[in-house]
Amino acid sequence: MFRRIHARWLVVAAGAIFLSAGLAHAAMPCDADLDGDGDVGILDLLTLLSAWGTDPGGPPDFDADGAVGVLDLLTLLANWGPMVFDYGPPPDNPEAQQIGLEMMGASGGLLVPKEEYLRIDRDLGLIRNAEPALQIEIHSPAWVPSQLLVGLVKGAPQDAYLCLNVIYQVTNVEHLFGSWYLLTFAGNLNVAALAVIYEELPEVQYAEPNLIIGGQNFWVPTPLGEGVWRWEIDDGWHDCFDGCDCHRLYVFETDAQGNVALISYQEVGAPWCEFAR
Ligand SMILES: [Ca+2]
Ligand SMILES: [Ca+2]
Repeated sequence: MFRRIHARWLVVAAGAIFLSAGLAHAAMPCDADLDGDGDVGILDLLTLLSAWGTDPGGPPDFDADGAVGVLDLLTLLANWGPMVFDYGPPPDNPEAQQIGLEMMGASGGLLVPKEEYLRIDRDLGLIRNAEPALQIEIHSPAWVPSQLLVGLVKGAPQDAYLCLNVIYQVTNVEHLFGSWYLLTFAGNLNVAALAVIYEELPEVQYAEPNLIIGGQNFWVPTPLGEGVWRWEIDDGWHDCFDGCDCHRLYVFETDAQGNVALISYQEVGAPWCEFAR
């Protein structure tokens, strides 16, 4: 008895794995949202059940095997819920949000966890109190947090791409040249990680953050464990279009209790840099 149940679940699990492997391309949430109300829910489920066993020649026969069946039902259930990405409220401190977004990298999450955002916000204040010269040196964003450059494959169907544009709420599409477009989203997110999601689609050849060149100041935190964070700060000036001639390089460490320590300070640059702190 036990073994039989076990085997059945294995079959379901194998089906789900097979499905989720094919989901990104074959059945986007936009397909599962049969009534197009922005949510995969009970009405979509009822529509699928009412078509059970028939061949509708498209959704809800998501796997296109000629009949609405169990695998189609699993696809719908795998996409259950709202399709629209929740950006949350805009941050009180956009600088802290930007540093947190960049910190996560291409393999990280799309939004800064609240705890990390609060830590960054706190540390910025602690470090600037300890080093007043840094008060006006605001972090220069590496990229625009609400934009993505995409290069599309010419002639490919764009269903999945258009679905992602719905999910992430594209508010503007600017045609740059050839098959390159600049997408603008309704909120800020880790566009380095979003680029990976777009690039997984067969119709997207390239996806890249919209880089900002000429930045002067870079605040880069690294959690070291046990509540200690290391902050590497590059305060640059003079001819920053290609990397700045002059740099004040600070390393600070902060801890969970709110202590801040200057670990090192270096002045690097050309003879004409004025290094009065
Ligand atoms: Ca729906
Ligand atoms: Ca089917």
